[in-house]
Amino acid sequence: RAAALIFDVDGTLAETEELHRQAFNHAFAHHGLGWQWDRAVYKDLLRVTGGKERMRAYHGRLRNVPPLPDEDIAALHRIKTAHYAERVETGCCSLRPGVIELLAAAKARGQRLAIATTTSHGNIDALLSQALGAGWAAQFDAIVAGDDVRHKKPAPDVYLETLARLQLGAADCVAIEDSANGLIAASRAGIPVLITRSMFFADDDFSAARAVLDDLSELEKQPHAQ
Ligand code: XBP
Ligand code: MG
Repeated sequence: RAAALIFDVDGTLAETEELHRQAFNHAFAHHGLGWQWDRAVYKDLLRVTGGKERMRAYHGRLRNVPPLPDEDIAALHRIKTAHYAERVETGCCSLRPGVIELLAAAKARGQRLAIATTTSHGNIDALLSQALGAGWAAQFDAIVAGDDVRHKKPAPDVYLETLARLQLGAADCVAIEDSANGLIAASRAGIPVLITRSMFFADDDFSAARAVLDDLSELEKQPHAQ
């Protein structure tokens, strides 16, 4: 069994990407940009990890538009993030099936828990304080977010930083991810990966994963994957 389980957040712990999409659109409307990301466009844009990076990439694909300074991207991202947290705090986004059970079972058998995500500490806290209670962070030995490292997924940085904080080798851990970008990031760090399929990434290539599940409630049937 792994000494630690390292969890991605978006798509893995909860189906948050649809809320992220709506929060981006809220920010675009607020700024009068005229941008609107539908699900098909967003699915494609999810290849670019990180909200600020995603907006920059989208702007770069448009023709005959004025430049978009970094300050504007930062302002849009602040509005997006505030709206996202407000929505998540209503309790609309529950954790995916099997997540709470897995966290409890892992703790009970002495496995350590960590988080390695592209999103921000504020967004993780909004989601998990709602779902697990105000003291949620005490359950995790390392919580590493996108802005804590130089390069976001699919670079391995966030996973390498998590391993350093856990003081564990890659082979002693299992990463739990929902996207090809996440799988690549963890694999580049040498960590075996368990995939829980999510809404936007269900048809990604997961052939490098140790196991692929529809959701984490299936883990009870595959005890060796963890
Ligand atoms: C999640 C992301 C994030 C969210 C938006 O990837 O790519 O960018 O879509 O979050 P992963 P921010 O699940 O692989 O960590 O706007 O806070 O970046
Ligand atoms: Mg994810």
